[in-house]
Amino acid sequence: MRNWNIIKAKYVTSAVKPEQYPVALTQVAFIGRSNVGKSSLINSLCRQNGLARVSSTPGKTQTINFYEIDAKCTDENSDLRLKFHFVDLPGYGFAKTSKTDKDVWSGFIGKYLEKAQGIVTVCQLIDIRHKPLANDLQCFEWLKDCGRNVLLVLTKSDKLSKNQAMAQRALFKKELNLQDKEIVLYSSLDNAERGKLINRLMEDILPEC
Ligand SMILES: Nc1nc2c(ncn2[C@@H]2O[C@H](COP(=O)(O)OP(=O)(O)O)[C@@H](O)[C@H]2O)c(=O)[nH]1
Ligand SMILES: [Mg+2]
Repeated sequence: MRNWNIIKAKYVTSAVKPEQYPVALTQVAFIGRSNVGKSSLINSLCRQNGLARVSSTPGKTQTINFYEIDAKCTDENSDLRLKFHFVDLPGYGFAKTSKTDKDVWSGFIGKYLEKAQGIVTVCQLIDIRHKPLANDLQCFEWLKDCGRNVLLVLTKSDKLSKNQAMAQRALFKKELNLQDKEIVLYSSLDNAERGKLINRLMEDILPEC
């Protein structure tokens, strides 16, 4: 496995319909309930705090936001570089968006996840303190039905002790029938798993590495 770093990241555009999607680059999409930490995760991976808007008020992001990411292989004697998109999706499970979750899947988010070219991985984020909730399970199943490669990211791991975090990991692994490499823990506060998650995503983006 190669080692990678994200050296540059910039906002590209926001979209609600396919005509507004930017030119299709390889994409990694981030989905999860409102407030789960999607924007914080993108900022943490890019080491750029103001890149995606973080808010303590759930339901703020109502568009599909595209960021252009520049990654560089940090291994000796390698000058590999790659450009791709991170895609921050509106959260589900927030009543005030006036849509039920069912509408989310049949609406523009569902259309994007089903149809967009170039999505290699969908990171589904779930707060590590939660039990698997109905709409999280529904989202996961729906993504699988679309044939998407899903990486489960358990967020806010700083909120639990190491033992509690490992117990939650085991619970999600069993409930969703996942392999070890399909589930990661993350804290956007300490960024400890940053390098590991970037390398993991790059494996999907450039499988031969
Ligand atoms: N303790 C802790 N708080 C986090 C973490 N990630 C996000 N948050 C907080 O959770 C709230 C929602 O984060 P945000 O990234 O806007 O979530 P989004 O709605 O999924 O994009 C904010 O108050 C963040 O500061 C984390 O890893 N640890
Ligand atoms: Mg957000």
